[in-house]
Amino acid sequence: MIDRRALLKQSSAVMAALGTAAVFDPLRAFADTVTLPFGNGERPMVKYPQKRLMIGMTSRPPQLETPFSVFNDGVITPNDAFFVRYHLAGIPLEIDPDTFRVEVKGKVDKPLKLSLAELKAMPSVEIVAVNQCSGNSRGFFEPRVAGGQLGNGAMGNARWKGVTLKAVLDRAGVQKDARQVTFGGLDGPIVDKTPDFVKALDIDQARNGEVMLAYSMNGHDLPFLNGFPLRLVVPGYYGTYWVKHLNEITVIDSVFDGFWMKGAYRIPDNDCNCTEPGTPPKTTIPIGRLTVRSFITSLADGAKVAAGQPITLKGIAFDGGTGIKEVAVSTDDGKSWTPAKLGQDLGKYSFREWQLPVTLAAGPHELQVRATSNGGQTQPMKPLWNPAGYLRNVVETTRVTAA
Ligand SMILES: Nc1nc2c(c(=O)[nH]1)N[C@H]1C(S)=C(S)[C@@H](COP(=O)(O)O)O[C@H]1N2
Ligand SMILES: [Mo]
Repeated sequence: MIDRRALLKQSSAVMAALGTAAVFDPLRAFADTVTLPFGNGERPMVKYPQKRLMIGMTSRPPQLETPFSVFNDGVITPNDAFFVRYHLAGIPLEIDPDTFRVEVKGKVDKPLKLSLAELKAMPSVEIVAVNQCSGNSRGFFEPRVAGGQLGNGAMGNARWKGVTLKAVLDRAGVQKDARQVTFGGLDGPIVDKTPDFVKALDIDQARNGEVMLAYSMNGHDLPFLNGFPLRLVVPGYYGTYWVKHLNEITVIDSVFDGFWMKGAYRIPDNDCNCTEPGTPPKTTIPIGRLTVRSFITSLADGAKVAAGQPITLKGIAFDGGTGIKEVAVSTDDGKSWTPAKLGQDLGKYSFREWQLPVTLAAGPHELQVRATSNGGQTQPMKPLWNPAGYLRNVVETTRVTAA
């Protein structure tokens, strides 16, 4: 029996243990469901330790989406509302932060086993960065594709604090023939033939001084389900590289060919990273940087607004690390665009807030928002397709009625 009140009370405390019951039989809010705007989009609202009510996608392993309204509350996504993605059902349920060690091994002069205390004694760095799942918004793909049918809530923006991977690798002494670094976490498969979740970065990226071993998120320990006590943060790159419960760092002298690099998380190797809808790519490459996106957060699709008087549209935009140059809104199907005012700049990897006052005549309207990055990338008016359902960044449309 789960004590409902005890579980709710635990939820905001720093926890190092989840408890099997809490994870595998989460409380469902009574008859509380949401319907994401695509076929089979009905989802339960679920309550997990350290999380508020979230949109439940799967329970073994737990996968939670952020309710979209959270993105209108501020540019930083609160820890208790941050999405959760896992691949393997064997997630850790208890981690002792005092005995936890991250191992650094392989092509290094001095293999290490570092405690959290040792990491925290090293110079710390902070960076605000978006973590977005490669398959965020996959449920909107037409034709539909296999994989988690996500709405737009598999993304979040947080202030990460930790040590640079470079500092840790330097301490271990990377050998000359190093080519890549692989990263593994404490979770694992419960069926033997499922490949363990291991990701790899090229040695130069690993040592770029931005890739980080983070032990803190928005000023607190990482929530358990977001990788407690240590995770990789790869600013500008899709969440798949942000390995959680990080305990194994291995420097190798080859290009890693494990399943999660060679068999999954790959995109078409062409200029648009897309294919003709419904067709497979000829060749693929590992997914990399986030594509540029923008959203209206202040109005939900189907909202009613006051006609003939100014209302302020608000939203967010982000890209893969050049920063946002412009956000513009169209109310005439893309014929004309009005630039919005950008909000505070928290760095080139962060969500960037924007706002724009508009006055809408009585009747139905389609509001469209389009961001352009400092790197010159912008969003397509028509969705780009690929069979894995990655990289979605079509110009979003919010339908409202003014009366
Ligand atoms: N150990 C581990 N780390 C992982 C994963 C995983 O399955 N296991 N999934 C990755 C993927 S695909 C994403 S999108 C992010 C999600 O991070 P979050 O759960 O903190 O939101 O974690 C990444 N790190
Ligand atoms: Mo992901």
